[in-house]
Amino acid sequence: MLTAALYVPHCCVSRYAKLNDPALWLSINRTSGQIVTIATLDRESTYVKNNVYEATFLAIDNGSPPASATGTLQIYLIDINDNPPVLVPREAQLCERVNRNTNGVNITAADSDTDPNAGPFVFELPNYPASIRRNWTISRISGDYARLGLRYQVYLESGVYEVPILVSDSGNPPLSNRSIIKVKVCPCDRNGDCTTLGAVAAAGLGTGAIISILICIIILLCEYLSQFKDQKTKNTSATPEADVNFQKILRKYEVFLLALSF
Ligand SMILES: [Ca+2]
Ligand SMILES: [Ca+2]
Repeated sequence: MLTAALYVPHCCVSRYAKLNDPALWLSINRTSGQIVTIATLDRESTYVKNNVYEATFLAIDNGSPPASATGTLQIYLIDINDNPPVLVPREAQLCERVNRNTNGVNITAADSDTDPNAGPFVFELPNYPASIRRNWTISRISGDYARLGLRYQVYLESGVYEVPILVSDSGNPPLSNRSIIKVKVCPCDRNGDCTTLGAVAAAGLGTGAIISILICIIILLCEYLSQFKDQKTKNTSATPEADVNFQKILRKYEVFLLALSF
């Protein structure tokens, strides 16, 4: 609780009033000018700039018309550890068959508090469910960063895996948070990007959906071959009409594949 007073020679003031208190944290006694807090002050509030909360008050005399003076109160807020860290990012992608020593996801945390109530952070895998520690590993990179990866010789099928991670800050006492990171495990191309079919598989559509997509691709090829055959029958060049039609078909199935992969 904070108590302050707006001082003006008593002979001249008839009353005190609040002019600006953006977070509505303070109250002033209209007779004595005593200022008290009426709510919990929060250093992380958007109304606090550089740890300082500012409010202004008026001292009004009894003249006619009344004149007033403005007083500004600046409150310096000391940080307490009242915010647990939050994992960043919440979604990631891993290639299922890349060198496990280099394949991983860099993770860090965001904490609204300031040092020493924020980093360095501690990242841990929970004991339950048991499959988490059996399949995944976390290695420390620096104070604020760690690397999440698959354990050596662990092979997971393409899909989206929800991996819980415990993140703790350096406060005293520290605050912890259990965050979930969604990791999409998929087959990748040479550039380390999920292949289209891999993305579909990772999206958890299953074998049936993949078979449907393969059927679509076969239909696409059949349509193209049919167009090509027609052109040949008419004894005309395969371009540009066939190319235009092929582009239309491609776009049609591209939209379909994209819709499935998301
Ligand atoms: Ca704080
Ligand atoms: Ca904190």
